[in-house]
Amino acid sequence: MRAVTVLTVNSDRETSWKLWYKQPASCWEEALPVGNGRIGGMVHGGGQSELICLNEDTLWSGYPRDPQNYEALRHLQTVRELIFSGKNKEAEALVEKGMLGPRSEAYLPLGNLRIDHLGIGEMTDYERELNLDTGTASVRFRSGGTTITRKVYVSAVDQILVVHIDSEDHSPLSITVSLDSPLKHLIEVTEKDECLMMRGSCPSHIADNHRGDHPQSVLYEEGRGLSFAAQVSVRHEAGRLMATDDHKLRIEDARSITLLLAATTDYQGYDVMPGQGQGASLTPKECCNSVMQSALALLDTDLRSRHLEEHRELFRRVELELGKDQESASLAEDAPDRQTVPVMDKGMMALAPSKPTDERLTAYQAGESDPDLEALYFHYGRYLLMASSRPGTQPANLQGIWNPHMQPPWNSNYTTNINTEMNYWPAEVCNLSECHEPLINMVQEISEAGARTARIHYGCNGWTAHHNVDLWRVTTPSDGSASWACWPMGGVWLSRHLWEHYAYTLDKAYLKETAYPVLKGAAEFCIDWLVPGPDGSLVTAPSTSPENMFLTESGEPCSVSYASTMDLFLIRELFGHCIEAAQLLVVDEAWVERLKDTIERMARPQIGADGRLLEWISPYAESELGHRHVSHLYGLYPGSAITPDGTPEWAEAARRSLDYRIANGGGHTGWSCAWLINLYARLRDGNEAYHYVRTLLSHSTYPNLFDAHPPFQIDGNFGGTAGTAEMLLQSHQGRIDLLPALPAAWSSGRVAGLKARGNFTVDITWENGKLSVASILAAESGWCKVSYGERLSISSRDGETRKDGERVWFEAGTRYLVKCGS
Ligand code: FUC
Repeated sequence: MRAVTVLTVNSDRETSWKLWYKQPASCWEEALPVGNGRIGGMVHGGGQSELICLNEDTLWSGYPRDPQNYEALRHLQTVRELIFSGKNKEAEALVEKGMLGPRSEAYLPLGNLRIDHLGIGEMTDYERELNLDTGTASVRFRSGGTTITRKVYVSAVDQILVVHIDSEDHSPLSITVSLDSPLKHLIEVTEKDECLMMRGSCPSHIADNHRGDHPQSVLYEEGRGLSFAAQVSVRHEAGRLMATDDHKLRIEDARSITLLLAATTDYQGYDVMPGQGQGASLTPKECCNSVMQSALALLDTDLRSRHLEEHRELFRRVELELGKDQESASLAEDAPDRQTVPVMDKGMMALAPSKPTDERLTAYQAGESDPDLEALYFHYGRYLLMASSRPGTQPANLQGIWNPHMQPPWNSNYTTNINTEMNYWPAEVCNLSECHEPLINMVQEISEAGARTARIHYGCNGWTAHHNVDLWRVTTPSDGSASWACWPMGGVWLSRHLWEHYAYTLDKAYLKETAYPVLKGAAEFCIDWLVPGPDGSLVTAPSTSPENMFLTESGEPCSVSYASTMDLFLIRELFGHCIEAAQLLVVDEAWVERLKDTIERMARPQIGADGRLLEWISPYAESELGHRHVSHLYGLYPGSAITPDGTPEWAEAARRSLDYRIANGGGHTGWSCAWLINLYARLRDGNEAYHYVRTLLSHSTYPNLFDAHPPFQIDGNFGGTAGTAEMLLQSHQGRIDLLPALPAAWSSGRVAGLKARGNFTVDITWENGKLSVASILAAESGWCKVSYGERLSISSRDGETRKDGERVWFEAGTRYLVKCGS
């Protein structure tokens, strides 16, 4: 047995999980993101002039309004008849003409914080970094015989963005500080309070930039739209502070300077008119003031340590090392039980890599191997989720919380036909279950709003949502092409996340109070939405397969048909989750029977003559053979209806479909590539999954490691992180699968702190492509099977394990060691 020292995670050592650069950002996509789920900053890291682009997660255009199309239902029956009689193009035209609604509103930038150093001469030794372990972006350079350091972080504890500027030996520092915004705003400077206040208002509507030709793309209307405020307060050691004529604060000859920034809007809820809600007694300015007073009551060191403690508690839950020297990487067999993951004493990720991140990325793109960069990308995804989605905040949108555009791509909204869900794929497996909460809350809200859409658009019970959701919880179909808009399955896919949160946490109270009512409502919609198709089986109609088109008999591209494969997988899965939940909660016995009966009567996905899983119920030719969406493979991932062991023919059909799609150019956007990693991981093809890890980093990654659709879209980051986890651990088949898709490129490595369904925490070490040892900690006692592809021995510290066939009894709180052999 090897002697290994295990340290606890509260050690204050620095890790090497850093992005670092030798030059300031030359554009937004090179800036470094900080955030606390609500306030976001993109730190450009200029030496003389710092620019931090600011965001606040409730800062959207729009206001609560009624988006329902009361005429939609008039056309539903006709559309169905057209589809069933083979007139798909006519059905599609009628959907587009009569059944759609408005576009979503847009997520907007708050503004910019600018810091200009005065009297700075030539700079040397410049460096900037983002330390994922401390959640801090820093800049360091030498000038005038001293080293100046700037640190930026956003505290989730104190709801404040902090910029701390220091110089070596307390050499005097002089700066000006200013705020500006592309939104309507005014700035007040109060010298006495050493503070800058920006107040402003948001547009009532932003035109979608899809065509970019709207003559009034930014619309302001009095009394319609959110108000916002941002306040900067200054704390300086020594020196003087004064207001300048151009609305800046000027600080001269200070020994150190701390800028605190609070920001908020008057958003009170998706259905509350801004400024008119019950809790609206405080204006955004007063809210900022109150947050600021609390922050100012704390010393800089207290603010910092409160932030670090909270941030690290989340970030340090998971460790991943790929391709490192594994001498010290074995799990300690004689380690004391611990709540948290072990951190190695030797070479904890060694030192920060000597090459800057952009140079490493360039070398990687040129074909160099850099498993540590792949691990950094994994950790970055976890960091980004922590920074863009925390309890009480809005969920991460298409850009997380970082957006500088007044007309952002796709409105930076919630796109639910893949993107929003992909954002949350890593949440549970990567041990950030609480970061899932904002999505769960949003789904609860859209289940309320979407009940009207189900009723008004389709005459159905339950609730529905379509492919675009915004801050105001729009659930209606957007206008535009039916290929994306005609998709009432948004609620069904999103409901999966409520089930998954239960599957990982086993929180029965949550299942009963929160998840089940939402799942049940989504299923009630589906029961009503399913109608007998041409052969009598129950089908969805109209139905699309996001956002692909097939060719009609006359060779025209068309999106509307019935019972697309994805609909069938989605609805079967939702009904399955409802049945399981109802049985666990001992409720709704008769309804469960109805669900079972409906599943039996539903149409089934089809395999084509060439062995491919079909995307639509008919063997249509696809109009875009390499389409970026692979919706028909939902059952393979994120769903679990298709598995190589359980349904080998279906897995083979899925694989053929996938290979064909890729052979024709599929996977070309960031998120699409990230989906491929997860799909191949589920097919247990580690090398193919790894190929797409490489592709994602090589073709779809900006210098700041943000995912490039292009443009920037954060889903690929999250999908990439989830895919890496999926290669190392799976738990969707009622068992724990260790290293199910380990690629040759990661021959040795170690992961710790991943979660498996059933509330297990799993650590795994492997060498030369083979499992060395795994350690499993159960939060709840229960039976579970562990699988690796070889016989395993599983033992607790005292050697005792109860077995029932292949299943082992896991006692809550006991750590079990798993090794090859009997
Ligand atoms: C879907 C995708 C696009 C893009 C957009 C936000 O419409 O098809 O590629 O990701 O969402």
